[in-house]
Amino acid sequence: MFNAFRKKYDRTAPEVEDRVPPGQYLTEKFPVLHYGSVPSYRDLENTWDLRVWGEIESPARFSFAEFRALPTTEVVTDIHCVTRWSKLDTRWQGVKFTEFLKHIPSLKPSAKFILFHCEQGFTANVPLEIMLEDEAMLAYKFDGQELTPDHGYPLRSFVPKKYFWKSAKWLRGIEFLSEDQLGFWERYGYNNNADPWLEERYSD
Ligand SMILES: Nc1nc2c(c(=O)[nH]1)N[C@H]1C(S)=C(S)[C@@H](COP(=O)(O)O)O[C@H]1N2
Ligand SMILES: [Mo]
Repeated sequence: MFNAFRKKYDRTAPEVEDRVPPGQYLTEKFPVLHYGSVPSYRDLENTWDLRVWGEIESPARFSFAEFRALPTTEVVTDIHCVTRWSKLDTRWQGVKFTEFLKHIPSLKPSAKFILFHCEQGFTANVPLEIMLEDEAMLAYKFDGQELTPDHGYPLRSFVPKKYFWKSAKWLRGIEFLSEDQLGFWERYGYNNNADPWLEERYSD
């Protein structure tokens, strides 16, 4: 049998169907979605940094080299976009968020929420506890390769428990907050909790 076009996942198989949240279809492509244009970078060591501030003992800053020196991890998991595509077994590498926390000044007890700040003013918010889960990380490789520019090079947040808009591309800052603050899509009418399994797509 000629298998070139055979799908990797058979949606009728229960073990596959159980992994697809309500209202989603499977894709083996990797669609690109964002507002605005794709930033281009030269000389990351001198033009890029990652800043951390808010409910933390003191603000922190990582140069590109400093960030890349942090211990990395690999995660293989499923992602779900609110535009209804899901992609199974995606492989990401980066710094697990709980690992990242070991390398910044202590969080204040008041730190309960995170606002990711990206190039061009894009933001996305998540509760801190979501970033403490196993798969949540700051990702810079997909499928063993450096992220492509359209998928967020050189760094994005990776929050697979939520619809994929919370996985913020072109990440430049992490702000710890005592009160939740809505991000870009959340202010546009998308559901703040964004749980794909509860189909929390839009706010009411
Ligand atoms: N900086 C930034 N990150 C973003 C967005 C954006 O507009 N700007 N869009 C989000 C949305 S809606 C989705 S579905 C995912 C898409 O990620 P992908 O293009 O890698 O598939 O990125 C998210 N991260
Ligand atoms: Mo999205």
